[in-house]
Amino acid sequence: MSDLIFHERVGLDGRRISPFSWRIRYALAHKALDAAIVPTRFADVDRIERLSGQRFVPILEHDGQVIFDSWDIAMHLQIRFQDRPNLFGPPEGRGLARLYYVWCDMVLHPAIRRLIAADFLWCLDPGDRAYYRRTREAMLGASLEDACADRPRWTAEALPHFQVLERALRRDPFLCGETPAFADYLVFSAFQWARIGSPRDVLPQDDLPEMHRWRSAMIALHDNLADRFGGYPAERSGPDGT
Ligand SMILES: N[C@@H](CCC(=O)N[C@@H](CS)C(=O)NCC(=O)O)C(=O)O
Repeated sequence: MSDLIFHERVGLDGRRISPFSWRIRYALAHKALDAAIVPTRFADVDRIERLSGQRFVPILEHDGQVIFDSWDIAMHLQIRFQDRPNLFGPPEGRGLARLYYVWCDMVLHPAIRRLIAADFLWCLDPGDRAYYRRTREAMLGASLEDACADRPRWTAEALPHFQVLERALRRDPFLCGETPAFADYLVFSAFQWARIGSPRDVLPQDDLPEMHRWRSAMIALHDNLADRFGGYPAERSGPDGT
């Protein structure tokens, strides 16, 4: 039995639906660490709150410590497992990864949410859909369907962010250089969220060859980790929270 316990967000039929949890899955694989998984639905919030005093996952338990926030979990793994592959690369890599962490929260996730939020509902356990609809509609200021309706607009708004990554990837195979590390996991997890959360690709087919190459390479990492769980098609049946 592992002494690491990973509370991971799950959706319909065991789908792994959270970009925040994916980055920790990749971080654990990077360090070749096994963790006991505790699948966690939105409906499990009371358990999460009792455990950690807050409402979000991922959460890692290790040696009696309860660590939450994906950044703090990554830091914990790096500090406690220093003899294993470095998650941040050279010392300055940690500061650079932190910029990606903030950029994902403030720029990349909001851009992708506009492209997937209405489809994503159907990847959730039916019992979590009303909660998701209520909280995300409050966040977006509109129904999920209205918030995502103007796809050409949201694609055009996301494109400059994707182009930043495209240009960075022209020089190196990964965002972190020759080999992937936590900044790659942070950014890829957003695209993994989109892969699992919508049948429509958020990356335009043309003009982003490096992004397509990098995303395929990231999917293949750690024994095709990204393909280990289901995604679309998701059955559009059951309570939808309306
Ligand atoms: N800053 C946190 C954010 C974690 C986060 O937003 N997790 C989502 C995953 S679905 C969550 O638990 N949301 C709970 C909710 O919306 O009530 C981190 O990096 O771990």
